Amino acid sequence: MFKSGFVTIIGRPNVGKSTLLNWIMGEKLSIVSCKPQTTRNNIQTILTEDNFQLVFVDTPGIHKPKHKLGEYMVKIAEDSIKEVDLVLFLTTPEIEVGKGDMHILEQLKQCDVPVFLVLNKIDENTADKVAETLKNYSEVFNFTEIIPISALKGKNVDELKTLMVKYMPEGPKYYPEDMVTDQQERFIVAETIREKALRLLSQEVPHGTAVEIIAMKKSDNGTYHIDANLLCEKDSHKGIIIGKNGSMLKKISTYARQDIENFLGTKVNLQLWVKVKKEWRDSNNLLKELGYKK
Ligand SMILES: Nc1nc2c(ncn2[C@@H]2O[C@H](COP(=O)(O)OP(=O)(O)OP(=O)(O)O)[C@@H](O)[C@H]2O)c(=O)[nH]1
Ligand SMILES: [Mg+2]
Repeated sequence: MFKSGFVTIIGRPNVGKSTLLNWIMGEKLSIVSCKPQTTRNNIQTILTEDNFQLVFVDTPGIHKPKHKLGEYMVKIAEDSIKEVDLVLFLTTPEIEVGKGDMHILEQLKQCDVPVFLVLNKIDENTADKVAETLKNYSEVFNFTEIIPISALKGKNVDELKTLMVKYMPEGPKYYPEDMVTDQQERFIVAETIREKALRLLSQEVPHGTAVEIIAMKKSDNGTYHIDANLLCEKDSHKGIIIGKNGSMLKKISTYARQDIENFLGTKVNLQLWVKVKKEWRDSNNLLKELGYKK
């Protein structure tokens, strides 16, 4: 019997949703950073094995939005619950169930598919804290399965995979078996650049960045030529992103190029420009242009 279905990974920002997705897929398809609100779109990936196909949705962290971009992110994450066969609710050892998680669990009470409690980051927490958290969470919600994992180290992830397959219905191959994601190459390239900006910049600067691919062409010798705009919200941020003698921009561009070369499997020539688009996170038009609107 062939089993298949859709699985959403939801939780607060920074709990390790994208890290888990990448570990399951065995390749980096969703960007990761130590800063909250890294993922901004629902990212769909497909894992096909002999007897099953799991279609995952990595979602933005659910938080209290402060601008229209945030509202969009939370809406698509919450909407994903309605369209799947299984929900992975990801959280980290906190002992008490916090307000943010309570808010998500309230919404999950309305859904009629299995919900797993996936407690991540057990590698950096004591066994006592893990046990206490599991106990407190299971008192406020009736989870179908409970599993502590480390997405970073891959601990218990195979066990999680087996459990997910157990709850999948019999079904078709929704996607061809060699397809791993529905994201375009362009999107992954843009995300890779944004990831480096998130990692290298600090405070509020990286959260106001976005990436626009202007051109992406392959030349006869196989090299990709990519031109991209790195957008930011303020003139003062532009200076910080460029850095002294262009040093910060060079760093972002070098790290991004290395990852993009690995991803595309060929040499890349990346030209990065910094542009200011004031308050883009609250502009419906700009959000639409940047792909943050349905
Ligand atoms: N120690 C430890 N760190 C982890 C683990 N999983 C993820 N992290 C770290 O947690 C941070 C956030 O990881 P992400 O995967 O970007 O988290 P996310 O839930 O996708 O975050 P958003 O996209 O902002 O909602 C990164 O620094 C990861 O390296 C884990 O199992 N153990
Ligand atoms: Mg993420």
